[in-house]
Amino acid sequence: RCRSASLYKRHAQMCRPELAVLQWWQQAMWRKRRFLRVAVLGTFAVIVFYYTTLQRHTIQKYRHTRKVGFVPHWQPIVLMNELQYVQYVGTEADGDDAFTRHAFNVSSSNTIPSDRRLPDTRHSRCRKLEWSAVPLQATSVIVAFHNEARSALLRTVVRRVVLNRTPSELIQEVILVDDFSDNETDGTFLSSLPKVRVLRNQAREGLIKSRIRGAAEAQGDLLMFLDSHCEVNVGWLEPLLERVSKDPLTVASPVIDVIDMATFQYRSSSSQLKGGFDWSLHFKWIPLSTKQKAQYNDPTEPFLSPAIAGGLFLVSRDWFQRLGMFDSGLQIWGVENLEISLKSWLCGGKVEVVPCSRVGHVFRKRHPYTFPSGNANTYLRNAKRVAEVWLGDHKRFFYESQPNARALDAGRLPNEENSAFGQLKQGSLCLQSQHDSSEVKLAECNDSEPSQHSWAFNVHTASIQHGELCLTTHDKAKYPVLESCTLSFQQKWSRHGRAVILLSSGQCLESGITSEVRLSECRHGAMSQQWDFTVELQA
Ligand code: UD2
Ligand code: MN
Repeated sequence: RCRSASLYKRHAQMCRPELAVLQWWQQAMWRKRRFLRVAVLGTFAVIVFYYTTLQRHTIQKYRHTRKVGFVPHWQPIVLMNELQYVQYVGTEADGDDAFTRHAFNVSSSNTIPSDRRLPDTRHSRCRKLEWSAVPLQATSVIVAFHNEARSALLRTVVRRVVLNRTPSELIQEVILVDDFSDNETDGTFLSSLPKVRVLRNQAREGLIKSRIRGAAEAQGDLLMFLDSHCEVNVGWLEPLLERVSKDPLTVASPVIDVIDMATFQYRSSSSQLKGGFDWSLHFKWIPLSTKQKAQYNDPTEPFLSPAIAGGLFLVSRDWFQRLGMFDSGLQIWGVENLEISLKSWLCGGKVEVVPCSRVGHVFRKRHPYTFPSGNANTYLRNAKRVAEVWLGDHKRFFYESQPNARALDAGRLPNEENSAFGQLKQGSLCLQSQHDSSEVKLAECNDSEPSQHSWAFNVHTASIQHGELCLTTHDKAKYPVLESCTLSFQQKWSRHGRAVILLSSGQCLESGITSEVRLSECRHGAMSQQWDFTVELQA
């Protein structure tokens, strides 16, 4: 029996115990392999399912591993479930022509997941840099939008900035300023998301005033402005932070990559372009000169730039406020990028492009919104304000290339007829215009509150102006209001000492017990009738 053992397993087990052990071992290995195969395939299937289905729209796992010197951590945040995502983005109709409403292909935008992976367009050396020296200053991200495509807005800020691409400690908040979009829920829907605050203008203010409003409300030490159709790329914030924390008088701009307006493909831009402008104050890109290229031979090194392209930059809140933010008299769109750049340079700061920071932007061929006083007019008027205030003698070059600007009314520029201007104060309270009415009220003085600035006493017209409006009284009405300037007797005031007197009635401007401001009989020396402007000019 045992001689034919090799033919019969059972006999073999009996006659050759060493073979039995071998067989047992082979079978065990075979079972193990099968188990391993099933386990590997199963895990793979779960991963694929997670990333394609769950990760995409339902659950966001916030994850980042900060560079050397920082503790990596995981923080799960449930952002929006599938239903909410579809409710928010899916209800927006594409229309017949995908380009009509947004001037980019909204159908294409809607099909792109809001946390898609982007090609890392930085120079390879940027990836090796460590930003561990960056102090933990929190940034307020400010995004003004008017009728933005929801999918694009979501990609800009919420998912990418708050969750995917940016270490959480570096973000104080995201302030969305809804510039009176047709559909209020474009913004309000997002207000429940982590760190997101939504402010809505009660009338269309334009992007410049909207950004000022966002900046005035921001609580972070640093302000980062973004358009509402951007996508931040990996490691975008740290290199900008490093520049501004090294020199707080820096306005730091990322390299702006291109998101194709038809396909939403993300493309790298040259990192060797600086921002400049011609004499008509149109922005243009200027390649670095050969000399500069030699000077900046390290492709990760930030370089100086005359101007920024626009709305994508990081600045310290303090410096931005000291620069007077943007000129609040600029309307709707345009030239504020040159204004902030010129101011920064002329007041002792600088403007830089940081090549290791990349943010994509959808460049469009036209504006998908209206300009109440016309596109060209608005631009020219804004340019004139900037030229008059910041170009000094060089403004003649501006008028040479834009002769139409000469006759244009660019608003009330700082005026020799004003004997006093700035805030109009009583102690620590300041006179303030209201967003939603023509009334004026008193509130705690706040340097970054635009509605408390731009008061002026014009000796020539005897008017008290606030921006374009004049302090007006109506017959027998006790409370003054702000109305268009007409030079009528209802708008004529005089100042005696610290009293502000309505000429027609001889009554004095007085603060009430609550925040109201009214007219009443003048009482010599009454504290409630004493007013000061921030700046008084000697007669
Ligand atoms: C560029 C800048 C932009 C701004 C502008 C000049 C880049 C990438 N973009 O124009 O940031 O500096 O030049 O002023 O450099 N918006 C409002 N209210 C309005 C109009 C626009 O909130 O009345 C929003 C709009 O939704 C967008 C942002 O302002 O988020 C900028 O407008 P844009 O994208 O039309 O400007 P763009 O990129 O042509
Ligand atoms: Mn834009």
